[in-house]
Amino acid sequence: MEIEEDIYANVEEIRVKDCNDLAAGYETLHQSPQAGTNDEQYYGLSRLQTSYNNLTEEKLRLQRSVSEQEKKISELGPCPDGWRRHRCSCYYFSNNSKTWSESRQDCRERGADLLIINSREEQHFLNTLGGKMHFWIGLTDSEQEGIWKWVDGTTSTTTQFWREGEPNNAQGGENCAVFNNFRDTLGIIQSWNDQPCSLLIHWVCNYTPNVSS
Ligand SMILES: [Ca+2]
Ligand SMILES: [Ca+2]
Repeated sequence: MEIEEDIYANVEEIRVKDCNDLAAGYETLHQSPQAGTNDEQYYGLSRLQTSYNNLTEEKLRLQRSVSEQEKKISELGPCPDGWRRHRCSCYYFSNNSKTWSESRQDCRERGADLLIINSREEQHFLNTLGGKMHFWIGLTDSEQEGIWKWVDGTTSTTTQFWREGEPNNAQGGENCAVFNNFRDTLGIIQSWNDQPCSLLIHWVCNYTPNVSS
């Protein structure tokens, strides 16, 4: 019972409604079906196989749906000069280095804000941009030590990609998050580190244009 319910809960999640659901859909599509706990032994293998086949079919159908949505998105207007599009959003990669606050100020002047990473898919995307990535993201615990807040005020605990041992607030003075380059080997994609906000490094701005679906 429980296994089947879980499967359909997942399927429900990946129904793509609009542009902004794409990342969530990607995450679900790339998860393997979770094996049950001890309940598993109470199911006939064939029953599991049927469930799995149904799920696979549904997955293929949804992948086609995602492709169609991606096509729609590609037909949207381009991002401003000097920005690049990824799915629904536009990204600006700085050419110079500033403190975290100055970086954020720069983004706001561009009608955007420092990058908020919403999904594993987005984290992957950033990794594809080169091996020397090292930039501020819009995440800080300046307000309250250990409480990491995005620049939009949210405190997501589900999507976090800290490096092992981070954030460590080294020497009591690390309140701003940096995306460090990483190699996507062995499925390890953790790349964030907390660093002193006064460091001068590159930054990435991000905004999502309103999309009419
Ligand atoms: Ca800190
Ligand atoms: Ca650190």
